[in-house]
Amino acid sequence: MKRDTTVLLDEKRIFKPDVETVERAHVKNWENEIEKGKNFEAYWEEKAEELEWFEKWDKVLDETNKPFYQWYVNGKINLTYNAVDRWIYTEKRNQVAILYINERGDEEKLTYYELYRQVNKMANGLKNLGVNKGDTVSMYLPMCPELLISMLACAKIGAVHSVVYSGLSVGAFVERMNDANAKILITADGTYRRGKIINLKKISDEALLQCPTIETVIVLKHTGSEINVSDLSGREIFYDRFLEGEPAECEPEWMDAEDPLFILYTSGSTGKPKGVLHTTGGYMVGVATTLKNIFDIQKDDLWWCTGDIGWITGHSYVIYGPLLLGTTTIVYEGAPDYPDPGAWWKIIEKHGVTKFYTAPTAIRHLMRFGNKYPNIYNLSSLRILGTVGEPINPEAWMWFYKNVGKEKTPIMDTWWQTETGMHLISPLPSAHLKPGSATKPFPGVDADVVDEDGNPVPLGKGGYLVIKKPWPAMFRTLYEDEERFQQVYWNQIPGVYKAGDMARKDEDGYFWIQGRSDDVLKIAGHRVGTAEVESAFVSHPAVAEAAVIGKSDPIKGQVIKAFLILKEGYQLKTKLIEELNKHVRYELGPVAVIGEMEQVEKLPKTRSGKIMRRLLRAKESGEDLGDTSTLEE
Ligand code: 6R9
Repeated sequence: MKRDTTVLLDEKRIFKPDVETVERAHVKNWENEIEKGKNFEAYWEEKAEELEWFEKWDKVLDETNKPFYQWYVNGKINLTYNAVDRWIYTEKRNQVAILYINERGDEEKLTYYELYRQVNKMANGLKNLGVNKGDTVSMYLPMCPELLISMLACAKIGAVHSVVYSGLSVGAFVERMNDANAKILITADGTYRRGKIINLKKISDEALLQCPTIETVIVLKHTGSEINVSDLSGREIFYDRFLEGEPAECEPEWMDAEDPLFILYTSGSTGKPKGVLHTTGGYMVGVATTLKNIFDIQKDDLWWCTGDIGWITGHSYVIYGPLLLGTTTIVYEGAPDYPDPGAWWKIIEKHGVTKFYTAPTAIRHLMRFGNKYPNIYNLSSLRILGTVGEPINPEAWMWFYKNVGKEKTPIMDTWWQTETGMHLISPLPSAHLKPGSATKPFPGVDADVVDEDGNPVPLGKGGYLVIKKPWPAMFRTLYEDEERFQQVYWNQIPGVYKAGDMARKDEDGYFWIQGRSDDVLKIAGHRVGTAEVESAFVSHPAVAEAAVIGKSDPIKGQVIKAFLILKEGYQLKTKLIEELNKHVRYELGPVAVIGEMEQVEKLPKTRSGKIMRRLLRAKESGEDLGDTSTLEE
């Protein structure tokens, strides 16, 4: 989403934290901590000491084979041991680890000890199936405790998980499953969404027709829909049956710091989705450190991140970050406005949520219903708020600040990506905030705004957002595609990581993220690739060619605008529009929100045949077309 920079340049308001927030905080002085972080390796070494390692590292960072950096070389560690096992020997043993809540009002609590037992059973079950260290297990599950249990079980035995977001549909699912070469899928009968049940089993059944590598499917009965044992095929087994008789003890696998932990698919601007690969040690250090200091996680906190586990936000900050810190994490299944737009505020009041982390699109959506709903509930338990996923517009920031935070709780606007694994640009609670700015790089992170050749641009001027030094939770490669990894991220601007966003820095060194510099869309905070949407369109018999751009939308940030060349004899009329909407939804899922379709005779292309989406965007927004010298005609 491109932002209106003229408005942002006028944004001069500064918000200072109250004394209480600063006094309570782990980090009381933001600027000092940034200074401390400049002693880069020592800083990240100190942070790693907060975890329990089976064996310490020989070296904090190995840069000999750039960009294949290695962190905590030869360190041995297990994520699940740190996130679950170690707490059961402490006073946290009977503390709630997961508080599951759904939009129907059902609740389920799992203590650390209960979670420990469940994870071990699942880990043993997977081992019995022949899952070994390094094997991949795929999951297509709702936001429910069993998803966390399955992921933690994989991490315990060294299997690599690959979670497919439950809002993605058949086509997207098939592509991700096949790329990961998974033999096992864990799925469920359904998930709750806005009063309906989405039948995940049906989607996965259809997808599996095209996924030859899957040998076993574990099916969770979650919504209680009518699936009987007799309905299951030979390779399917119910989740409960699968765990029956499995012992509740399991030794953690000693993982090398650089052993793979998970693959998570995300969208790029071209080609198939990218399998972002994260490894173990550095990822753990990165997510635990950022969550602890940005959201100042303390003993008495109740943490709620509304992000979906199917995206990186859920991986890092619904599951791994909070459990590594031994806090209670809320797992919420459902929509923000169901049964009414006060649903989330009601949960905050009822359970006394202290830290609340959500997306700008959700804030804008709830803002539409006015101040009424947040004012019905007592939200005074809140201490820190946060946002992620896209730039937050100052109006939404102010609404959140006033009506939810009651002008007392600072807002952490966290910039990061699937690839970065952890927050990279974000304030700490002791920072001075400017609405709409993610402020400064996290201590120990080196970011800048540069031109195409890597030279810093003058303050106030837009440029490419880059990260100049490696960071612990960085992705290590794209699954089975090292070349694309180097080419897309590291070879574009010499010596640095190119994030794919445009940004500018102001006179105080604050970063203002302006949106993607490539063709990636952010629809309601979800990352959607133009190439994937286009291929969904052209897989319909009526469509010859498609080009897709983002169109700004007041709530969702962006929606899809599609330019379509139709085959002979087709016209873009109501019936076909409906059909295409349905078709794209079937291929990609509800994340692909189409705002508009336009039938065209031609698409602007370069002489080498690449669609020039930049020109379509410029035309759409009435901007100057810029350089058109590479245009075919
Ligand atoms: C965590 C996540 C990454 C892209 C990123 C940027 C946008 C995320 C942002 C933000 C402005 C923020 N983005 N957080 N833009 N301010 N606080 O969203 O990961 O799905 O990989 O998307 O999201 O454009 O490049 P992912």
